[in-house]
Amino acid sequence: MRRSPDKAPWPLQGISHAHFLHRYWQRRPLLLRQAIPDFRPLLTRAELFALACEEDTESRLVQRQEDRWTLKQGPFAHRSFPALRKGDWTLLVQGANLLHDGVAAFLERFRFLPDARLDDVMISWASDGGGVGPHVDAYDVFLVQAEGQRRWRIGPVNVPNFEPGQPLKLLTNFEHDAEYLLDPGDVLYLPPGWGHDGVAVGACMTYSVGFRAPPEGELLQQLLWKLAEDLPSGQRYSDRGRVDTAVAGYPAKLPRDLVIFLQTAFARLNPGSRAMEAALGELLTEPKQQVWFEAASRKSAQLRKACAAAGLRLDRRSRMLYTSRDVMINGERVAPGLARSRLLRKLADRHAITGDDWKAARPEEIQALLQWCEQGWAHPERKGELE
Ligand SMILES: [Mn+2]
Repeated sequence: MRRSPDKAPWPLQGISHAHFLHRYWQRRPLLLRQAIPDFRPLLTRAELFALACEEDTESRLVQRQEDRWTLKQGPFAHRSFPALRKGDWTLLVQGANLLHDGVAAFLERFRFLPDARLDDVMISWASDGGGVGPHVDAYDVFLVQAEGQRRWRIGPVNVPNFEPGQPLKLLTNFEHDAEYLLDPGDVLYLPPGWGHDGVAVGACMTYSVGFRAPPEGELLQQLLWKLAEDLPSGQRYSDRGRVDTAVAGYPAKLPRDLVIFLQTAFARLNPGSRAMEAALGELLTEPKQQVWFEAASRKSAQLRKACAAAGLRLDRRSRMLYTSRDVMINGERVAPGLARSRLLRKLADRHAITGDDWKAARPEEIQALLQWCEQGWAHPERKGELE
């Protein structure tokens, strides 16, 4: 499929796109000083705290007293935060890109990697000395220093051992082999499995842009669930004529028959690549638990007019992926008639289409896009905002 590429701008100064992917991505950590020069925080501390108080926000408060750590889950009441001057605490807000348009736009810069890998942006504010202790993540992460300074100590971890009796998974005897003090605009990239310990030097704010690297077991578990769900109900187990009188002596024994029944069903499940692709696409676009969309307040005719005039943009919470055969959005596959739509692929790649795109769209494409607008999955572009 040929389309003019409209790539996200390469976000990191001081290294080329190709060099980063070849030398560092999934291989080794990289510190880039002033990778994002003149970086301005996208939201204030007060705005971050306000997000942490909202019902649908996934947030955590981590405090350390000597060697004792405490963890509280949000949402929080405004008054429940420790004093700002008190040291050694941090507030973490997960999925900030789902909550804030500016953060969602910031995340767009990191679309030089497949969306399927993208997890979210976590924003942490820490008082002096605050952090979450030495730990490892199953994620690739870009640690973007947004405000103030943070000291990172990093080191490879071969066999992680965790401190007993702590509410967080803290590495015991973590040994670092490098130490960096990050200033605003500095970026530290870490592949999965690298131990790291970030401690605020004075109050600071850090954005963690995370990319999931799921273990096969986790994906399989979800995939099997989904495939089984989509399976036509099939035959029902029957043991007609196969139960004999001996069972009365061994009623607890699992019938061999039942095992074979399941084995046969499992063999029948064997998904072709299309079913596999579609199931995976649906899984990976499924909205996170705390996400819900608000239906549009405008009528269909008004939405249609606004889209024709200015184009349309996906809601920041929408997730969209495609393969050569299917298009998936927010956990659903589009109708068969739209499975090959170029326009929908363009929307998935750019997160927006123009008014001209809209005017050239086929009626069934318009119908689907309108429906997404009505559901709040997409919105008519607001002219002059966010590019
Ligand atoms: Mn981490």
